[in-house]
Amino acid sequence: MDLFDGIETNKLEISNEAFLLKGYALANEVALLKDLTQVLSQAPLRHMVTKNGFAISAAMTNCGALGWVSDRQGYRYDSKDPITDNHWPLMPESFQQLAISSAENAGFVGFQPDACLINQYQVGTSMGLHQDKNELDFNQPIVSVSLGIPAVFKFCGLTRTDKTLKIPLAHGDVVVWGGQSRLNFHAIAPLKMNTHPILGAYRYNLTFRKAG
Ligand code: MD3
Ligand code: FE
Repeated sequence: MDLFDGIETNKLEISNEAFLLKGYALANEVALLKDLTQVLSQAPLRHMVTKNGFAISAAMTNCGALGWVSDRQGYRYDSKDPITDNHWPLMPESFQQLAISSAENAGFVGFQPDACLINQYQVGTSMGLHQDKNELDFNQPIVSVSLGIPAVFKFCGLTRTDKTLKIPLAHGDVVVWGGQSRLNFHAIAPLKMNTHPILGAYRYNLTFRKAG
């Protein structure tokens, strides 16, 4: 356990090459929340649809050079927001620094994220079991930052039927997924009723990737 300015952080290896950095985002919480608000004002949260026309239950947006989009054509990364037709907002310095230092802390030196997907969950929202396979280089890690109300993350293996690890994720927690864990199936259980003093009854998850 480490203490920075009275903030407790702690690194746990939850699986091969997957590290939970408990509370790691709290040190720069104020800047992160200000920058999140700024990004959301430029690229509004929206419910994307899948290839089959079903609305994804988490509301989503992006910042950075590339953004993850889903529509009737399928999933892909795109440099523009299809709603505004503008480039996605720049990745704020606070986001970039957190992603890079988290990756480094978990042993991934030189991570240069070009995409940040922002997922917003309400009470009852979940995310089904899936793999992240839209990126070009699976040797690059993914960094995820949890903000707002807590969630239970379900971490499976390389097949859907592997044993599932349930990991509670709280405001300020960061997870770095690399190497062996990068293609594992994962999900978010339906969020339980709760409120966060600043973010209200929402959870925001930032996922940083080197997509292109
Ligand atoms: C493990 N998001 O956006 S982040 C996603 O909390 C996604 O919003 C969830 O899954 C969320 O694709 C989970 C944690 C995460 C992200 C990517 C991973 C875990 C991962 C890729 C491989 C293995
Ligand atoms: Fe995912």
